[in-house]
Order: sequence, then structure tokens, then C-alpha cells
Amino acid sequence: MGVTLLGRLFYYEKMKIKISGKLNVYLLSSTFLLIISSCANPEKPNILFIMSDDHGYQAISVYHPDLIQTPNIDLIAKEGILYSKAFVTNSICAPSRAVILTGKYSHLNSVKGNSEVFDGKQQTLPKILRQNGYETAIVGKWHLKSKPTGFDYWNVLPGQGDYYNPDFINQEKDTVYKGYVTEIITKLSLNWLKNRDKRKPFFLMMHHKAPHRSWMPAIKNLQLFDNKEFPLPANFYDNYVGREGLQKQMLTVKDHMDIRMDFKVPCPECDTAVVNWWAPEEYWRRLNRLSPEERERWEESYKKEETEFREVKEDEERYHRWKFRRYMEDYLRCIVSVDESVGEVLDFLKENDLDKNTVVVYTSDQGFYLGEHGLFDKRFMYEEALRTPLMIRYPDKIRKGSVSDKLVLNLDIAPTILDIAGVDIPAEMQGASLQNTWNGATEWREAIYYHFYEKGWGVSPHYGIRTVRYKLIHFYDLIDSWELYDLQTDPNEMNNLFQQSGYAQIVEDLTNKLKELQIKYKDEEEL
Ligand SMILES: [Ca+2]
Repeated sequence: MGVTLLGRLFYYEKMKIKISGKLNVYLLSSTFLLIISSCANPEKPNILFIMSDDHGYQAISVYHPDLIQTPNIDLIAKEGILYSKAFVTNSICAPSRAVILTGKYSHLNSVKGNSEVFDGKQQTLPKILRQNGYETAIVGKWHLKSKPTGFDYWNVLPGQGDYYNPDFINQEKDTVYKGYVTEIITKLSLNWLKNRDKRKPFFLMMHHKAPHRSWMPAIKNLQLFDNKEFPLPANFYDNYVGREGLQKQMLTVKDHMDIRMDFKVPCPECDTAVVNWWAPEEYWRRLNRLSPEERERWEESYKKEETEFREVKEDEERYHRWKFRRYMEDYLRCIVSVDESVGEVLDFLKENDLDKNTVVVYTSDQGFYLGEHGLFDKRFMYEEALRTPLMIRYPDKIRKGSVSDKLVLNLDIAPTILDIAGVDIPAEMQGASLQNTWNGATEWREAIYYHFYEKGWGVSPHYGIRTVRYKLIHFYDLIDSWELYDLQTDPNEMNNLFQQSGYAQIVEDLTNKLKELQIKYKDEEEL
């Protein structure tokens, strides 16, 4: 629009120049104003999509104020819309990223599990935006094995990436950056924003590695939360009675974390007493990325943990509580840096007069267990990993302080962003535009469909349906087991009602709806 309008104005001016000198000056100044206004307010809004990795909603203060304060992330929700029931379709890193890029379920987008390679030839959100005049970029975690496609600029971590002095790969060369990964991702994102092609609207995916396991905080934050007690979730000591899916998993805080890699205790005997055979080597590889000065501060900071470990390790209950506290300390320290990053980019938008015309999204690739059911990690369809944080700021379009309890999905992100950009949503995309949740429309889905495929850590593949009130899960492959929960009376999902009398009709209705969703989403292989 800008170029055509300017071309016409210059032509008009040239014709009038002969008529009057005064008129000419007037036209020049008005053209100048129009140039400024057309650059500062392009028709299409910019889109800043911020995604962290494994950030449970329980660790965002606008959702849950007890664990940590995240004022900058909260601001996006306070100035926009907060989703209290946002879910993922497959709760694990690479598959969630593929869903977001394509707007399609895992069985149709080439990535069912973390080991699969993303087919970069398929249609994706950044490709469509780029075709429609957007300048596109991704910085940070990519995790899809094939090289990014559809971006004018990409600078990403190889694989999972490292927290300290990390390697990055981009379209030109590999670079090792000095510093802490969250701060580097912020800096690279801001550099791109400063140097982008300002004639076009932008789409930037800023993808943090944090707070992914093994939760290595910025050196400056290593002593945050020292001596803070974190309340244990009500179902930390879940005994898994009646729920076979949980009985075989190896993802508990008390039994399946490594003393050195996860809890950072520098004890000499820890390399032989490990849960995961790969943990000692991986611990040293990660630690060896620190400079000698950083290493010294690291070792000094974790001395206290070794003393505590020796004090509590013979007392089972104290030891379990200590493990939970150690988990929370480092996990939340990583989130402090993510929140600082969000603050920096929001400030940048404001200082550069971009805040009014930039849509900001904050989400995570999925949720995470922070001790619920005794777990860490994700994968299961139980609420804390199925849910993900989601908030959108869109000045002038979304009323400040909105809250939506509609059942929304990461599948909806691509259609939503296309809708915001004024681009047609391809029919093959399976999600819906979230504009319908903030513009007063009443039509919305009444149930969501989930399918998890991986087999590691003792978790059996499973699929299921969640409605506003109920959740039905079918574990298959390693086990064959069904679970039913009434989320209204049992929000912690402790009581499997599947075999209980009085629920046959509910099971039948949910099974029928589940089959309908499998047909709708073309995922019929498990029927
Ligand atoms: Ca993840």
C-alpha cells in the first residue's frame, strides 16, 4: 500500500509543481507527513511470538501467584487476554513446535515424537506470512532437526542447545556466543528487530530454551530463592492406585532425578549412584562450557546444596522435600531470566513506538508437572502438562484484562496469526482463529482431542478427549487401559471413574465424541 500511495502522490506533485510554488510546498509537507504515517502504521500488525520450553502455567504469577512473580509476562495478559484453558495436542517439545508451525495434528505434520525430522517442504505459518509481505525470523530453540524454512532470518540452537556459552547455527555460519542462553536469545532478537526491513510488518518467533531440564540458571541468579520453602502440591504423594498409566512411569521427583545433573550436588559418589546412565557425562559436558571464573562462582553457589544433601539424605521425608525444593529453586531461577527477557522486548517495542501495532503472544511448547502426582516432565494428558500458558496482547482489538475459559489449543495459533494478519486460513489447517474468543462470538468447540505417541520413561502412548467437565484417556501399546475423570469434583485427577458404577452413560457419550474427533482430525488409526 505504502509504495503505490507514494508513487501516486509524487506523480500528483510533479503535475502541480508548475501551478504554484506555494501549493508545491504545501504538497511536499503533506506528502512527508503521509510517508511518516505510512511507515509508522503499516496496515498489517507486527507479530511477536514468544515461546518458552516447558514453562508450566503454575510458574506464572498471573495464573498462580504463590510460586514466583513474573511481572513482565503478566503484563501481556493484563493488557490483553489470558487463556485459562489453553491446551496442547501432544505434550512434548518437537511435536508441539510442528503443530504451531503447521496448524495440523502430529499425524499430519511429520513429527509425532522428538526423534522425527520436520518436513520443511510443507506449508507453514512463516511461509504464508512471508508470501503475504511479512519479514519473518526465528531466534532460539528450533528442535526440529531439519533446517528452518520460511524465514528471512534464522539463528537457532542446534538440538536442545546449551545454557552456557551456547552454539548457534544460522543460514550463514555457526557461532558460539559468550553468555547465558536466555540473554543471548533476547539480544539476537532485539538486534534483528533493530536491523529488519522496516518497510514490511514483521513476524518474529523468539523461542527460549529455558526452563528446560536440567534447569541451569544464569550465574547471577544462582542464589535466588535460597532458603525459600515451596509448598508441596496436594497430590505429591500420589500412590497411583487405579491408574495403570501412572504406575509404570519413571518421572518422579523423588526417585527419577539425578543428584548431580538435576540437583547439582557436587558429591564424589554421585557419578556411580545415577538414575540415568547418560547423566554423569552430560553433566560434565554442560558444566565444561563455563569459563573458569563462571565455574568458580557455580561451585561456590552449590556448596550449600551438598551440605544440605548430607544432612537430609538418610531421612526419607526430609530428603523428598529437599529434592522438590532443589527442583523448584533452579526451575524458577531459569524463569526469572525468561521474565526479564520479556520485559526487555516489551520495553523495546514501547521505546520504538511499535507497541501499538505489534501483537504479542506468550506461550510455552507445553505445560510441566511441578510435583503434581509426584512428577516432573510432561507427556501425560493429566492437566498440568496438557495445559499450557497462553496470553495475547493486541492493542485496540482485545480489551485489556480479558480472560477466556474457552477450550483452546496450540493448533489454533497458526490460524489465529494468519487471521490477525488478514490472510486467508488454508482449509488444511485444523485449528480455529482465536479472534472468535475475543470478539464476542459464541460458537466454540466443546471438547479437545489429544494424542501422545512416544514410549520413553515408561509412559505408554495414549489419546483422549477433554470436555469442560470430563476427561477420558485410553493408554495403548505398552498397556491397554482407560481412565475417566470428573474435573469438577476431582480437579487433581486422583479418582479413575472408568470402571465405577453410574458412569457407563458418560463413558459411552465421551467415547462417541472421541471417535467423532478422531474422524474430524483424520486420526483413525487407533479406532
Ligand atoms: Ca518442551
